[in-house]
Amino acid sequence: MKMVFRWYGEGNDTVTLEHIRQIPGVEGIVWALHHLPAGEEWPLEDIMEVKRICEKHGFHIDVVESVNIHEDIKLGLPSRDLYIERYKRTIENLAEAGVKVICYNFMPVFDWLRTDLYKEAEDGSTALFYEHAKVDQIDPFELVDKIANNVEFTMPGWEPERLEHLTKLFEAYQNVTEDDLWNHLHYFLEQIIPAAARCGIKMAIHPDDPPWPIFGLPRIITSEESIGRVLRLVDHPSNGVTLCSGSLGANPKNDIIQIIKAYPDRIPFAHIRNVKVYDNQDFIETSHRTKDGSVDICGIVKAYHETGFSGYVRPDHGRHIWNEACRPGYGLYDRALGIMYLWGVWDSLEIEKRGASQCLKSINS
Ligand code: CS2
Ligand code: MN
Repeated sequence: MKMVFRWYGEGNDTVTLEHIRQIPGVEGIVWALHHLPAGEEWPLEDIMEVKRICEKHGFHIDVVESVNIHEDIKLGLPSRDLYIERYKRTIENLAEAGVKVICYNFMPVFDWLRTDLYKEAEDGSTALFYEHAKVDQIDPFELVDKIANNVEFTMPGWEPERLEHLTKLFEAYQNVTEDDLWNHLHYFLEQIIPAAARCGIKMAIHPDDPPWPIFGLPRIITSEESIGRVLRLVDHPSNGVTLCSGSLGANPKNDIIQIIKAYPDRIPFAHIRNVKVYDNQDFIETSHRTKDGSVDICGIVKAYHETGFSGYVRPDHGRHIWNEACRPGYGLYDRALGIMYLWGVWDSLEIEKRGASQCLKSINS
């Protein structure tokens, strides 16, 4: 497994590349051109600038998260072809800079959704929290106001330009069913995957977070069954998944270990994090430790180990600990602890497999 870390870019993150350099075993930066709205082509010069900065600090830029999809593509509007062409050119530009994996999602209007960014736990840490009954009751506009205007930085998935036409967007999606969304995804993939395959890029769709419909908007990438379906839409290694244990794990029915074993060759990128799920469907993000949440992180790492996983992994979100002021879910400390937990499990599996004397050699290879 190749460890990577999400970073939002200079002046756009409280975490620095110097900090990341000191987390053991991190080889690459997961990045994006966050200033560009969905639907724009990513210029090669801008991409090369990020590459230069990251490489100067010893990191590769193999993984991009995300190249966001314009709503017209998800809505299946005639204008989608223009945006698909731009998307293809972005893929080509990224390939030229050496990028290997592009993460994206296909959620209408909203990306991830929570009701509280700073829910306090007993130990004084805070974390992202989802209160199911509240989402059922709250006016989406009120929630947007609370989340999007709560923080100093624009949050990915909650960019102002994405949300400024919220009323119109809700109207546009009014008659869009899950089947329609599947058809629009199929149309998109049929054009994008050959382009990605030609330049050696793997596309990796991120599951919906949370994995169920919200505010009457359809959501389709929610389960093992839907992951199988998306992979079969265009059955090619360039059509892959970003397997996010936290997103899928919000529904305890999702057996993530089974998904890893079912599609070992179609997971170029893994997000690993834990959530504690309550009976009423609320959930809170916890530390990575298996014991702290509802997701069997040890079992997940073991499944990756058993299937010979050689893709990219990042700790997804972290809690806010030690009074860190940071982007919600994207502080330095808890994600670094998460990485050390993942390495601890991984290295002990290596010892078990090869014997202690061979362990160092195998870990280094
Ligand atoms: C991420 C998602 O921060 C997060 O919640 O897991 O925003 C993720 O980057 C996108 O859904 C991927 O397209
Ligand atoms: Mn994720």
